Amino acid sequence: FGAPAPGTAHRAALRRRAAHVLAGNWTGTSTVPSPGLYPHQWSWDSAFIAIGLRHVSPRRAQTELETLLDAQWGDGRIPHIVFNPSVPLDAYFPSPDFWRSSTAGRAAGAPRTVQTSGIVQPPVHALAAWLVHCADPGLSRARGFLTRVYPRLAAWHRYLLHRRDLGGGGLVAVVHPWEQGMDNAPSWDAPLSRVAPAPARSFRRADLDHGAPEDRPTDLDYGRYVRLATDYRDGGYRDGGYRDGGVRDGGVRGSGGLPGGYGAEEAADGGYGDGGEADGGHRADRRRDGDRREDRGPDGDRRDGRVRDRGHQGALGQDCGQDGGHLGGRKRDGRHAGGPGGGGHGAGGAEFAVEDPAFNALLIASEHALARIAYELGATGTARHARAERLTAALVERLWDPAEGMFFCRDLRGGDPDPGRRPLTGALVPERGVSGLVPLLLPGLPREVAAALVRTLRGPHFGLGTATRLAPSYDLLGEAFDPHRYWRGPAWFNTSWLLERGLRLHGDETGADALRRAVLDIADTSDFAEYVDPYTGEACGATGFSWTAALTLDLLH
Ligand code: 9YW
Repeated sequence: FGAPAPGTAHRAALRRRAAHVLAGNWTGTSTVPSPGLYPHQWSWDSAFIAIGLRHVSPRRAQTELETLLDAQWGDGRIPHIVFNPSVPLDAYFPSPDFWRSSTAGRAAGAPRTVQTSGIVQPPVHALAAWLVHCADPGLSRARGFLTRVYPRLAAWHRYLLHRRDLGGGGLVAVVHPWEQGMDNAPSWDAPLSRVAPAPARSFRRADLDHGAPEDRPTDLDYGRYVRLATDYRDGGYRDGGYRDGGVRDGGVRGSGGLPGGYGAEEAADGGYGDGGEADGGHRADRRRDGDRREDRGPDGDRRDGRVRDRGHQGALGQDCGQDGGHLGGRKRDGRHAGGPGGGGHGAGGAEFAVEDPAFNALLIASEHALARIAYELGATGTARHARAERLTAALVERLWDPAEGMFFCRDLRGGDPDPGRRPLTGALVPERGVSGLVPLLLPGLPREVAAALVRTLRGPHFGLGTATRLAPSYDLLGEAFDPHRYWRGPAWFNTSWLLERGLRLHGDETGADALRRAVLDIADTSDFAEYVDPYTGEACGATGFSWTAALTLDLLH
């Protein structure tokens, strides 16, 4: 299963080809995931794309993220699709006339000038923004990149933590499978089975014009996706979050105090999340005066200009050149610091409400990144790191299954729900998905949890390095396993990239190196496929897929 390390000429050619894919998919302000299948801007795609693009053009990588953030809603949500008005309506379903963001989303502060979807995707953005900054800190500071994106990213996290804590246990819930990004993963089958599908004749699937039906979600899945999205839209995209205080409280344009402990923490970090933009210049001045750890090399030398990210050596790779141990959480006792407890709404009234391990782990990784950004801008970042640690503890408490050695989704509507109980218990969904391994990228994970995750990754259900070349999206032994059907078995490059970081972070350099070689080899031979057969590496879905090319570039560095 071991792929040879590519030689220098081979690496250079691969780099050129990957950069060529990204250039071809660039619209002038952002990058489409795939021109035929996905001709608009997607939220978490753009974050992964920016992480790779920073090696080709840090400026374009900044623009990629800023274009997405320009479409942020007033309540802080970053929509999962930003529509390109020059693309015909029937090129992708659901199109802008389905989401009707500027009318149906008005109360939630949807932008008027750009059309978007109304659901979200995993919050990889702060992590991406930090890594993009680290690729060229000089350019980033000259353009005020972090000063501009920080308040928006802070509002985004605040939206998730306030409006989407539907269970009251401190974690974020998704209200649609598309929000988690692994659209038809078997973990959604049970929660989706309670949703009455929209009639097949009420919509037309544009995806089947480009993708083979046997590689895509079924019509029944689509009927349920459409029903959930329609109901959310018709409810004005309102959320029933545990701390939901309405758009006025802490939206992008908001400046007031926040209910619960989060507002206080942000204030402790310099109040940057609350209208901090106006304060940006002052803080940037403080930055120049301060003793900046991020400006220093491992030997303590002050660095100027281009400080390289040593992501593959340091914790989460967010340190712009050194392992900022004091910045990444290191607590390992895994005790739950306590959720908010008491009061609140029952799963926000949402018909589908699931706490997902990868979504929450990415939020935690991004919260650590946001702490580093706050520090770069002159705040301490300490409160954000502390929050990330508490979220890590909540993740372990609510989603970890020690007997299975992995994390599972919690279906807040599942089991035998007791609507009066807080936090909502729901039920863990007993399907092993790659999402349950992604928390390996967290620095504050208890040691035994990280060790068990690595064993599970290599064990019979995922077979990494023994049965499979890349980790499958779903349990090899699961009843629903299908090596070619989208998120029900194929291997994806973004999850491999996250697992590679996790292995390296937790000290398995050999495993991380082998996985990196496999990713590079398969990205190369599959022509940057959207996803691949996990056993053979055979290409499935689209080729020339943007995040595959981008993450190839990142792993080549
Ligand atoms: C769709 C764009 C998106 C990804 C998702 C993936 C797919 C859209 O494509 O969803 O039409 O099915 O599941 O994660 O962001 O690449």
